[in-house]
Amino acid sequence: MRIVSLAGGIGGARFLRGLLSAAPGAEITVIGNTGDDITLFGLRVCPDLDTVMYTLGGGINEEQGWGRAAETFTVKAELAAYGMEPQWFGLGDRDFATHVIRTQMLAAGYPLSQVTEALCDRWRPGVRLLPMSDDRAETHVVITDAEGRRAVHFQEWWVRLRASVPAERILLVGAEEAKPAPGVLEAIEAADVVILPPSNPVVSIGTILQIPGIRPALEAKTVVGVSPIIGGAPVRGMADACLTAIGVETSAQGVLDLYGSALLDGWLVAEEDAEVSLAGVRVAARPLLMSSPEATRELAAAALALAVELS
Ligand code: FO1
Repeated sequence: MRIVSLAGGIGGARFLRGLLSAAPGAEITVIGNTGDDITLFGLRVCPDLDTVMYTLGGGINEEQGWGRAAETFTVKAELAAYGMEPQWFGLGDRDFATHVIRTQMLAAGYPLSQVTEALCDRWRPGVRLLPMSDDRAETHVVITDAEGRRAVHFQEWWVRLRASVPAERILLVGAEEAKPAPGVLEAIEAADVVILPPSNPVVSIGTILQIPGIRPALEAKTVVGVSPIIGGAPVRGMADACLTAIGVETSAQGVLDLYGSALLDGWLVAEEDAEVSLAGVRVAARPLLMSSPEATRELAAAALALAVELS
């Protein structure tokens, strides 16, 4: 069976680990969000691609959900000693190697999709990991603080500000000119089913959907999503701050309406949200907490079963 999944950061990567164990024989293509990508100290960092690659490749810092296990921060401390900014983004020594190789390959002219394939040669994530685009499309956030109204990179809003300052606008700079990476539309077309993990619906899944061509391609397929919101609150991360920023209620219904019935055929929600509904979408209620590898596998299996039933 061919499965396509759109993934963002921590929640998406953990769900994919469950999907791999729920469908061991399946061919899974992951379309990874690159709107979070940032250039720091001259190095290109792709947090959501790395989170998927490290999580499925066994190198992730498990409790953090990002960055490497057994990490040290000597280079970061040395950069700080020189007064280099920014100092609010925790790049570890092991992680730096990934960004050095990625930057070197990009500078040599390799597209991000080929760079990602090369990095995955080491990590063997068990899925085909494709960036949503080889073109630069970055999420920036418009805020107003002591320095006035300005746009900051998503990572500054997310990591330095902890989304404490309201996002007046969240925009994907470069979206209009960006094209799906090679293989993305083909993988969607060839998929038997498409699964949307409980990633951030605005800055992860929503970002991928803004790349021209991707949403229409998905609307032609059987798509089942897993709600990232349980009982009015995100399980992890700050999806609520993102949803509020775009005027969407932080609820399973709000995200269901945001994705819409043109995209979704099925929607998995927690039992307390069982009453959500949208014409044309089959809603199924079950436990959504990925509290253990078994729970995650069962959640992924349920999403897959619903997608197969609806396809
Ligand atoms: N998130 C944080 O909250 N603090 C950090 O210092 C941080 C560093 C970091 C370094 C590499 C990387 O791949 C991810 C990192 N993240 C950090 C997480 C990152 O901001 C998020 O994973 C995504 O951008 C949102 O899903």
